[in-house]
Amino acid sequence: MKTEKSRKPFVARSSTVQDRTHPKPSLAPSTVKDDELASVTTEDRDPMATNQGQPISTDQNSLKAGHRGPTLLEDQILREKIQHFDHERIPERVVHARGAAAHGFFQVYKSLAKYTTARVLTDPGLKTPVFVRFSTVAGSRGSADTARDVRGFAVKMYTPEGNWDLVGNNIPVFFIQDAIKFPDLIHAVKPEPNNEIPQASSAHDTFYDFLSLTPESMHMLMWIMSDRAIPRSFGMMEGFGVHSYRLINAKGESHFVKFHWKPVLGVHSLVWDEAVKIAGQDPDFHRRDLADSIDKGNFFEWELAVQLLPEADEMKFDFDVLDATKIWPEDLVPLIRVGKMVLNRNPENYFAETEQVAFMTSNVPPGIDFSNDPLLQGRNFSYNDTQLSRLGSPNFHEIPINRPVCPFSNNQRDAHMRTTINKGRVSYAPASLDGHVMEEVGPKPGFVSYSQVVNGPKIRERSPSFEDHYGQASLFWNSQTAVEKHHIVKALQFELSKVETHEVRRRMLGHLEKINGVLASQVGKAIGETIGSAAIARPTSKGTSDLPDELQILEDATTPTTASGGILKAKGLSMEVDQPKLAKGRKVAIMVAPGVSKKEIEMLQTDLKKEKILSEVVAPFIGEIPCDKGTVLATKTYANTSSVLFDAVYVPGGKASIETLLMVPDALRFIDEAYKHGKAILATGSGVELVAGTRSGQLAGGASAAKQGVFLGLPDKGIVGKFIEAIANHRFHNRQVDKITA
Ligand code: HDE
Repeated sequence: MKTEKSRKPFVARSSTVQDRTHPKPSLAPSTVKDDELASVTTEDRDPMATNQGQPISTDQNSLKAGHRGPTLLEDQILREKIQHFDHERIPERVVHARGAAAHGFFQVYKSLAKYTTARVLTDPGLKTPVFVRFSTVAGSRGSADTARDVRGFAVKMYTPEGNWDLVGNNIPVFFIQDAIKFPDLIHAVKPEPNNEIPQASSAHDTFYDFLSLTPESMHMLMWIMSDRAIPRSFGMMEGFGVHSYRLINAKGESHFVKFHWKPVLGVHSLVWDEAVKIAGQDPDFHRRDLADSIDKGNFFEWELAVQLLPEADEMKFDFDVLDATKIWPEDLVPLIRVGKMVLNRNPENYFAETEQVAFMTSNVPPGIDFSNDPLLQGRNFSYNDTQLSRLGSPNFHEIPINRPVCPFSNNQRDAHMRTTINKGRVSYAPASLDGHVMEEVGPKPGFVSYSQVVNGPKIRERSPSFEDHYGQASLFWNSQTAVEKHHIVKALQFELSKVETHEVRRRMLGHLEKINGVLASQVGKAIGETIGSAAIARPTSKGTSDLPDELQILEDATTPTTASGGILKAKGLSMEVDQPKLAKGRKVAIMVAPGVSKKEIEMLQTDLKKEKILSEVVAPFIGEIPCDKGTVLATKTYANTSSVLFDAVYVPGGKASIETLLMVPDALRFIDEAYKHGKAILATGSGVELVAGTRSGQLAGGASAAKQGVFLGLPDKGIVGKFIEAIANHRFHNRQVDKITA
């Protein structure tokens, strides 16, 4: 049989309805000529046909009665095309609408057979294909990537025993303890229903009204006010399963488990001023970074880590392991790194893959099971249900991106858009008639739930063990560095100052005070409120760090904690302590103008390439820029880029280049802004004069420059090496950024 591809194009006969009064127009052709498509090989050309296979003679003109006559309803080709278009959107996800995804694989390091029977976790020889979708929660499909928000981190693993969907976030806890509160939470954070404002932002009255009446959200509030909620890259975020799940071994024994994804690049974030500017400069910042990185071979990698707790230890802590608003501090239950996930292939079609992928927390292979976390239990219902309305049919599992890779069959049939042709007359069980009879597989290899004894009165109550809402919020606060605390304060000042209802702002401050007095009083300053413990907010004795005085007050603030296993600070909560620091995948702006030294550019680029660091040339105009020898291609100019889209700045020498740049205010601002955001700056040769001509050059002059990540000197290997180290360091906070107006 001939495939669609191999069919010869159909050429329609000329119409019998002629407009005799007007000659054929001979001016602009309505379609490009064939020779202009010469680069497209014959094999790539698909003969055009309607969805019913009817060959299309021309796709450029609808059927009309004469050249200037009315369009004919008879035109089935036009009707089909327009009608398909009219219906080509599906409802966006009710939450997590904006997302980007990639394919890859997961492989376990060593068998975890002691804990689970799941092949994905017990067979080190198995490379399980995965599809991972990252998302923001509150914004619509067209919102900006860098909004302050939780990021979804949903992993679909196509295991030999069915799909395993670990539908997590980049924050290890959640706002609420019981699924019944989810619609309220989402209604509160989404744009307000009377005017659909604000888009993709939690900084408004309804959100804080709800939150101020929901103390269980306080721990999560601390996380989303931290820079975790504005990641630098999807590849620099942690992922968390959030809930306690269970691993079940061959003997039927259960361990509670928390799943973590640890990024090989470390956890790193934007700063708020950058996030706001990027939202305008490049709203696709994160999805572009993901796609570009994979295209360039800078694959994103995470290690899977687990925390394991024997069933017998369920009641061991002063928090409940079933409570999704609590972490298990790593200090109490260690993290074990068990495998690696690599994302190495971009989707080919956004709609078919990223939009149509359907994650469900209920998708777990045998050997992984659910805990009684009431949030997880509710989710297990919600995800299947939402796909029915979003994808429009219970057959969404037949969409290629959702299909398990293992064979599967059952007696379900029919419904909208069914593509499987089930054979025979038996679609029920038990059955004795001919046809294809499904057989149950039994407990091995079938999925069996952990045989927990469940016995209790029917009650609609929260467990008393879920009661503490502040202990772990304090634990998080205590575990942050002074700079991180400062950013949390700033974030809360931004959010609460946007809340118009005084009572709501007061209620929120009351909660903050229970978390930490310094936090509450600092936030209070921006919203004109003095609260009980304002006295704490006095400068303390000068600490040992080189941070500005106003940050030192945040350094020594601690409060006693409850529900935190009796510890004051926990490992792994700060993004600045013990993070891997790699320069791979970072992006350097090379600032040039005509007359720039080509040798200095090439010297840097050679070393950057070795470390897989990207660079782009920024000049007063795009195109070939004359150098002292030859030219260099500038792809960016001040009209189409800004320092916020880069991780570091390099100014090579070249007298004429620097003389020009000194006269370009955008160039000076570019450097000042990079300095303000704590980024590494390198200038060599006469490039040093440009940096010296900026406000940041004055602030970072002299001996302290290198300590501040600003390198000024002759072009040599030594200085480039230090610059690359500084890029890996991510940011320098020891700068007087409040003196920069950029
Ligand atoms: Fe979701 N969530 N969620 N959620 N969630 C959805 O499912 C829901 C929760 C998360 O990239 C929806 O297919 C309820 C926690 C991610 O496609 C919906 C509750 C966590 C994604 C839904 C929660 C998440 C979703 C919307 C409280 C972190 C995007 C579209 C019981 C562990 C997945 C969809 C993707 C999506 C319901 C709470 C993460 C409506 C009822 C906790 C990453 O089914």
